[in-house]
Amino acid sequence: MLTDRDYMELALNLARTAKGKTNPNPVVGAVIVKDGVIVGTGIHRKAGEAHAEVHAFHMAGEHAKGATLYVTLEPCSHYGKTPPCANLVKESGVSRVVVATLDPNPLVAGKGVDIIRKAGIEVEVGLLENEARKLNERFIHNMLTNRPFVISKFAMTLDGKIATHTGHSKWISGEAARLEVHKLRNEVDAILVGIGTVLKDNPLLTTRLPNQKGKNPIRVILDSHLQIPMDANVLNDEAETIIVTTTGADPIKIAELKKKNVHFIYCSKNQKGICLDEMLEQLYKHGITDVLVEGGGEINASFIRAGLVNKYIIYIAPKILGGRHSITPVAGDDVDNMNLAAKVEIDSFDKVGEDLRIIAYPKLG
Ligand code: AOF
Ligand code: ZN
Repeated sequence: MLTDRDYMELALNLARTAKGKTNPNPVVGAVIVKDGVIVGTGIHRKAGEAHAEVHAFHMAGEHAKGATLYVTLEPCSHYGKTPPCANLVKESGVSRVVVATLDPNPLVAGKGVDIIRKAGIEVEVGLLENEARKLNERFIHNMLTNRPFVISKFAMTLDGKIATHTGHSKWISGEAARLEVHKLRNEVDAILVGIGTVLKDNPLLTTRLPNQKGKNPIRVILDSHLQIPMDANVLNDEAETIIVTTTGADPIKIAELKKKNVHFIYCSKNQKGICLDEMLEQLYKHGITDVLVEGGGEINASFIRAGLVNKYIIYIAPKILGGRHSITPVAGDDVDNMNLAAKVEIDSFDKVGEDLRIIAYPKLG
């Protein structure tokens, strides 16, 4: 006999399969169970398309009467691109609804559950809530801050180096970890690097996945003095590029770059360079809900010091490089005291191929 928890786990796993495909919407899974039989399942597949509950009720049909609905996010109460799911739940005849977490969208935020409860249906909220919130950490951050969710990713050796003193870095991590990074690129809306990385490595920053047509993230290049060479790889393929620069940038070069379909975001400068908070606000307005920051060291340091990293994904390779002048993942200004270190909380550590993957979150307070 399966338990409430098993059904919610199934709903979460259904939702998980759509990760990166629903932006700006959350991922949501729904399962309807009648007398121990799963009579309906649903996934929200894409923004603008039907919500998870709609698919699940469609499948369940008359079997929904007297059934239990398990849903990973509170059913919505608003008319968005689709009508409110709470009304659908009310009319479906289900007798019980189990919700993993409330919807942080201010248009919903508890109102969906209220509608269902007022209709006399039993509602429980909070089953596998932590898992559900983690699954939608990007969406929750978007709703609460109106900013994209920032992931800082880097790969280093066991002794904390990302390249030799000459800048040679191919490869630090093994194949499995590198493949994971492409899966991550496939999920995020944008990938961000500084101009230093473009000048040094001339990267493509595209998604390359075997046996699967990936989605390229929008490339965001921080380039306050517009130093980007016209033949840079990021300017010469079909993937989209945004250059973040300042209002003082050379208008002739801007015009030339616009001919290459490059978009521009203009930000003010502070002592530390481009104002990152202002940039994130503009990227969000541009529809970017998450950003994968892939360096280099100065950019990583700027984001970390500004308190703008929401999640760290760090790969550690079983190699010791040494070298007084080897390059490290986080540069920036020197600090005098250990107390000034940015504190993080380790969420998980796993082996990916021969490498170690650490997921950490900034420690609050
Ligand atoms: C649900 N089930 O499967 C999803 C929900 O523009 P719309 O109509 O698609 O509404 C998007 C909002 O609806 C989104 O911001 C979030 O609050 C909620 N998403 N709700 O009941 C779902 N995807
Ligand atoms: Zn809905």
